[in-house]
Amino acid sequence: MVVVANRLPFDLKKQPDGSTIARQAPGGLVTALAPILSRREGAWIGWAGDADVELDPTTTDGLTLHPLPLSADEISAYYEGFSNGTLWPLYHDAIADPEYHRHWWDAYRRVNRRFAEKSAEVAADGAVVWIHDYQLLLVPAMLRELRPDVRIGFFQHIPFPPVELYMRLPWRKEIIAGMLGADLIGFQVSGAVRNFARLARTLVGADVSGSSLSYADRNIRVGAFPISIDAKAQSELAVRPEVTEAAAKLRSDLGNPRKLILGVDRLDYTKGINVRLRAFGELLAERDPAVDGATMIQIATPSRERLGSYVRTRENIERQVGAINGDYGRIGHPAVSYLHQSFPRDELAAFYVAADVMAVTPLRDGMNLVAKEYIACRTDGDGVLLLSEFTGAAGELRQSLLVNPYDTNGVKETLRTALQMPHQEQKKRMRFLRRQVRTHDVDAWAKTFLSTLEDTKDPVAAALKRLPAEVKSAVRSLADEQYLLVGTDFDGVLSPLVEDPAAARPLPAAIDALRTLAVLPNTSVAVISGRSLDQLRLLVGDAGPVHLVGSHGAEDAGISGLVHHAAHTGPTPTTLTDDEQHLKDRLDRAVADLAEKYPTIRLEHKPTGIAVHLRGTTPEVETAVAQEITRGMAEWDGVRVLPGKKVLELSVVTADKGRALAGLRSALGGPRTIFLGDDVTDEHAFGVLQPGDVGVKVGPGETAAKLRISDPRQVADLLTALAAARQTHKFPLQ
Ligand code: ADQ
Repeated sequence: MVVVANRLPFDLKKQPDGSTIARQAPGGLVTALAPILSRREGAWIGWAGDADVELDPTTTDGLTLHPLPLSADEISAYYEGFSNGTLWPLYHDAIADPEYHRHWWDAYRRVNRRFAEKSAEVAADGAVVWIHDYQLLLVPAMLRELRPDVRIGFFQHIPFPPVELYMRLPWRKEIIAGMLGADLIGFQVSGAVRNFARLARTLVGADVSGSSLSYADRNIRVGAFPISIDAKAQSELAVRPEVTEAAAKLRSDLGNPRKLILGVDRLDYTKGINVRLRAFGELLAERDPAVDGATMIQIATPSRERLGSYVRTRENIERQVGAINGDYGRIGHPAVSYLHQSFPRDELAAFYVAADVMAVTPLRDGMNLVAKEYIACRTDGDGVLLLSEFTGAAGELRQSLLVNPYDTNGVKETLRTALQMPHQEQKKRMRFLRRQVRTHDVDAWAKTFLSTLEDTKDPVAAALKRLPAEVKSAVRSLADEQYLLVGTDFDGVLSPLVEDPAAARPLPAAIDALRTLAVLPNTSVAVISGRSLDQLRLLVGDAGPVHLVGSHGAEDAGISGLVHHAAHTGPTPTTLTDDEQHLKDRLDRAVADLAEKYPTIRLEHKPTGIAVHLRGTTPEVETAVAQEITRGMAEWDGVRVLPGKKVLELSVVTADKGRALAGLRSALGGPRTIFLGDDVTDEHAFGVLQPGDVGVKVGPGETAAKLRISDPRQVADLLTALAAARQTHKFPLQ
């Protein structure tokens, strides 16, 4: 494996005796990848950090470093110029003004070419080459041209901007085409994936289908791969005696403050250091009891110091710190301790251990590893994380205190809440946060990215390899079936189970496969979930003709969009029990009375109930009818009322997934059916399957289903294999 990044993970310095010494460099990417590569014998191509220095490759810990020299002019035009003066601000919501200079672009292209050439030279036959970040956006396509045999992954650590912003870039097409040279393009969050896919379609005409793009006769996968930290190592570091002692000393050096607030960032205008200083300063000015006895430490690592916008940011922050300390500091006890320095990892961990509140307030941030490092260091389970909504981390760390950094009052209020949060509440939230960081560490991130990259070679073969033999043979037989209904639950099946239901996201591969299946002839696809239809729509997203059924079947989007199979001619059979039929008759009579009293309402009789349409009536009638129904029929045992737009749906059936699936199946003319579910409520659906149908239970537990697979990853595999097999199946002419 070859990693290609702007910087090497080590600062290499030539000694007077000609030897080279290596020192680990700070920064998010290095922190993330160092633990993985030290375990593999890999190569890393990158700049060593000084201008005009030619260095030989060196091997440390099984990793060969290939330094790529940059001239002073190139550093200024490619690195400080195009990368950090054009792309960085543009990709971070144009917080600072991006500058567009043609000679910067020329240098960027030239240096990207050199990176591509060096990668082509270093990569073995069929190697995996993993290219990183915004400094190297053109390398994927350049490398592909030189070495079509290698598998190319690209990961972008910073945000991908909204379409409207990106469109300003004069070289917008070239950059998108450059990235599309990769087999897999990864971003931190799904919003970035959507922005990118939209642009790839508009700018270079790529065909977008779910998480697959096709461009220049190739398929490219895109996806969100939220980066993380080595959580275990970070937690172990936090409990080392020298770290806990340093943390205690830190607090006592500060005069044992009642509360310690911490900020740790590269000194960058995107990090919103000014936001938290302003909030803290104002609370001090207002003599708010929450900040009584509180102090703040702000660590700001020197960064990109030759760029004007960074010089100005530093000046502003230091002026702010000076003003707060001038007004509220005491001799020996500043209100804000400001450190414009880089620290070794153990010293940094001591700060995290010492801090009661961690303030992370970027205006925009791809992920933000500092937030995760703080959590990993809170081994005693307390501490409060205040986190900007505009970080990638906010998508995962939902139990932090989320803030909009542009809302000063909101940040102040949240800081106050953080400083006064009871211990029990802190522990409750931290437990959730720690579990998230522990289970989604950097190792999982890299493995997921690399295995997805591996799968791009032949996604179907990869999926089949992971499926049990009996599931494979079921897939084969279903692929040949003339009419097919694919039904599936959502949570725990399409989407891994998560602590916070709002954070559930379906696996892109599963959704892609469902979409592919849904557009095939004689094939219907339905997601049947206990969630409300509205939620389901949001979570499944634009899934094309995939049919959605919510509230265990009580909310059905209507089957009009589904393919009616040739075998089905007659009306949908009703499946009412005797009791339900009686109730329905009683309802029929009651609504008939209602219609007599209010002649402008319209009744629609359905197999399982009646819809009372109110469109065309007066507001007075609308209210009166609604009241009569709510106080009357809605109170009857067994009657459900679903209010819609100008309609009240009265139903006598108690919904369950079995009825929903059976109803769909019969409405479609009884096609052969496969249903996938993980929950007890899915057993109803397994229960209505007919001989020849296939029930697949996901995960452990008793079940009526004949087949079992382990997790949503395998669901995605099953659906991928089924879609591919059915796609190649020859369908009879209708
Ligand atoms: P960064 O913008 O650098 O990374 P971040 O994710 O917070 O931001 O990573 C900073 C790293 O530097 C952390 O590991 C932190 O411990 C370390 N660090 C910060 N201050 C330090 C100091 N004074 N001394 C020593 N170490 C220090 C970019 C993107 C992020 C994305 C990462 C990884 O901007 O959004 O999370 O890449 O993809």
